[in-house]
Amino acid sequence: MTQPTHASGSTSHQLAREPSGAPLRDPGDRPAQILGPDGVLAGAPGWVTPGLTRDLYRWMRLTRRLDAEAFALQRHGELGIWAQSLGQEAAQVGSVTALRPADYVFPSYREHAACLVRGVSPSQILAQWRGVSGCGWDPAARHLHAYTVVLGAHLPHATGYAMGVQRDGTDEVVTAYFGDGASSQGDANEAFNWAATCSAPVLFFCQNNQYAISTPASLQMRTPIHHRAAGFGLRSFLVDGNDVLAVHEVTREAVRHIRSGGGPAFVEAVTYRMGAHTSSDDPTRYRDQAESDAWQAKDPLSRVEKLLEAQGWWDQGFRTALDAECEALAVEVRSAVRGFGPVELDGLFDQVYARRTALLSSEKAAYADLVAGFLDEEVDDDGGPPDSLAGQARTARAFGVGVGR
Ligand SMILES: Cc1ncc(C[n+]2csc(CCOP(=O)(O)OP(=O)(O)O)c2C)c(N)n1
Repeated sequence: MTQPTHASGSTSHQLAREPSGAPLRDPGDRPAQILGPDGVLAGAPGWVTPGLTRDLYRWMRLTRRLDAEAFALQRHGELGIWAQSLGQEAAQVGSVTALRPADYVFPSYREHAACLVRGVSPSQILAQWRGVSGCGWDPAARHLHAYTVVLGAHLPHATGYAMGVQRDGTDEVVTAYFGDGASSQGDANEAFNWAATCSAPVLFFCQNNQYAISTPASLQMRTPIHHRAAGFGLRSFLVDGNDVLAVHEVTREAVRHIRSGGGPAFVEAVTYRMGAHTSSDDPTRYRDQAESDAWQAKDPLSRVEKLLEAQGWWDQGFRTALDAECEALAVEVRSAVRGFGPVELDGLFDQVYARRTALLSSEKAAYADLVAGFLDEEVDDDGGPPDSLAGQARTARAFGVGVGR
């Protein structure tokens, strides 16, 4: 991608020229922060209790373990692809725990913490990444929509859903997660405007993790995201996305505003994607080690560990029990993934409409022929057709979907 050229001297020019990886914001903008990277609390807000802090930490640890395990399984060929949440645990855990269980959530594709907190099991999360399901959980039961991979496509859905909630007369708050890159989509901007003009009870939660795959935020936009949101008429917040306590508090404030009828709100959580974009990406090709190291020092988990330690808010019993819980989660993830059956092609076409159309039937037949032709060419190490799950996964990966007929 070539560098854009700008007229010199303007504020937008200076913003657009911030070095890659720096949070794009006005120099005057300071993200809200309660817990610094050194583990020191700014003031001592009464609501920061040992129990809440341990609870938030527990969800972050479980999320990180799920992430590490799934990434390893992808490297073993058991998952086609995996999008890591590494580094974004505080932004996700802090926000989703500030919602009520009945508040409907629209995730994009790396909100694994939101799933865990909402009671979705690790195997239900991994079903989609394995390719055996379009969504492994019941969205209505969990008040959690399916992952959306098409950038920003779920934001008009969230806005429409919120307008339904508004008409139902309940006080639910609909929350949509998305990234800095998705905020540039037309869908996102239409959703912001529509939500604002209709006063829809929706919270747009943007995790600005600094990159849209390889494109840094400084090349994606000339105006900070939360300023843009304010321009649409959304109540706008900026928060340190690696500070789970600040995210929790800011989200509670945004939700209070929405629930009390104040209209939609927007949170920009400044964070960093510590891993690759997905397991298919190599971030060393577009970002410096020094930058990653600087963010490593702001790790969302270690600052909470320092706080828990300094305050004496955890003990050996808590740590041992949590280690065991993480270990059990890892075992569950491995056995669930290896226990998934073969990928079935049928579901892909059968879940588009309630009733199959003639066009879908012919597309399904054509697709089945295509995949069958590919299977004819594929051989296992023993020279025979692929009979292992790994062989089927290779095939599924090649086509992006299933191998059954
Ligand atoms: C409409 C659309 N265009 C392009 C893509 C390809 N794509 C997948 S992820 C991604 C970058 C997304 O960046 P961001 O919104 O910041 O979210 P992040 O992955 O960093 O969490 C792109 C361009 C897509 N999925 N959908």
